Amino acid sequence: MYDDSANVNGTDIETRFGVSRRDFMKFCAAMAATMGLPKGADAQIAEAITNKERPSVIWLHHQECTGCSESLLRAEHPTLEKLILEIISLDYHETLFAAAGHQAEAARKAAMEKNKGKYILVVEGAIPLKDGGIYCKIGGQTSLELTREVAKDAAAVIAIGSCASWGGMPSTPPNPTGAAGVGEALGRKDVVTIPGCPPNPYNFLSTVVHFLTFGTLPALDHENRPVFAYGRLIHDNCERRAHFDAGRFAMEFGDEGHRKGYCLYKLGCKGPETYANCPAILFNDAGPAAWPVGTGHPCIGCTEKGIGFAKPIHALADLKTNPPISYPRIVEEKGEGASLGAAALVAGVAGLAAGAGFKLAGNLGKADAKDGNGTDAE
Ligand code: FSX
Ligand code: SF4
Ligand code: F3S
Repeated sequence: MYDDSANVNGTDIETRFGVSRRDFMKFCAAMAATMGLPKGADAQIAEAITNKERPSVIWLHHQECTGCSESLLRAEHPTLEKLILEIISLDYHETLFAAAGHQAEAARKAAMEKNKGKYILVVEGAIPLKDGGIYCKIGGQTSLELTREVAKDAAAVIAIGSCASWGGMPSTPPNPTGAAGVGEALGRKDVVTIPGCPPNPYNFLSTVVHFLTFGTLPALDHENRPVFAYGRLIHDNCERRAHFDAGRFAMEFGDEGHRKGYCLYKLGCKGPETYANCPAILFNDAGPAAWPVGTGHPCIGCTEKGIGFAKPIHALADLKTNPPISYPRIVEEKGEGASLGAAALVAGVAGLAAGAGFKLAGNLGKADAKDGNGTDAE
């Protein structure tokens, strides 16, 4: 439920965003919930988006596949067109820009001059450092020169995607171009990172909306990732976790365990050592299982430096948390009558067992119901 006290005009909302006031308020509530903000923050967000001046954004591209922008294009509620035009002022974006060549360069310089010290620089893609940075050039400048120039007068620098955050795919060993993340390339420790290949667009949007609403960036972790998005292990939110704890694993793609939606740990899932909110917020509003593990593919750890594009896909993840080594029996095996001693033991742990049983049954019932589907995760 959203807070309806925001001072925003419904007619203005419909004209500007092309959505009803109600849908707009739901969007703001979703942003606030994604960031774990307290009650009332949705109203503050709504007021900031509608009443404050849109922050100027300059978006640079370096070594990447443009998946970050693509992923943002698929964002819903509201659609990207509205987002670009009404939440941020996208003053330079090489792949979405109608202008080209000198015209585009002039637009970038004009936006930098006009919003000096106030614009947000968003960088997509890694920056090659080897051989003087010659492996990626835009308008005659190396990626490094261009990024330095734009970062100098930016209010905040956001590295979107794993490439810009820590090198990502272009930095895969042996890293022939010396691809590095923005923070490393600029020698700065204040570059916000939104890793993921591609990153979830809501994590980026929430970060920008936080900056717009409160004038500050959200709390960051030791790798400068927003804590609201990268504070928990994927493994701890995964819908297959009960299978992991119970020792039920897919051993091969397409085997019975895989078709039943069992845990993908033995296929190399890196969920146990990867921090991201993928299973909690999913991707692209495409349904309940719209994330890698949900579709039956192990997480490759795309948000995590040293794991994504570095650790082999089949290699087992390092476990940061371990499941209990044994569980109390909830019922006796069929055909074996319960002894008095066993009954006493069961009675002693009844509360615990009932709780655990309900939890397991709740999580696993769906898998049994969808048995044989082949791709269902739940
Ligand atoms: Fe691609 Fe972005 Fe991956 Fe990198 O996303 S989706 S290669 S993180 O910089 O375009
Ligand atoms: Fe953990 Fe991956 Fe298994 Fe999910 S599928 S429980 S993230 S190992
Ligand atoms: Fe990436 Fe793993 Fe999420 S591969 S998108 S971090 S589930």
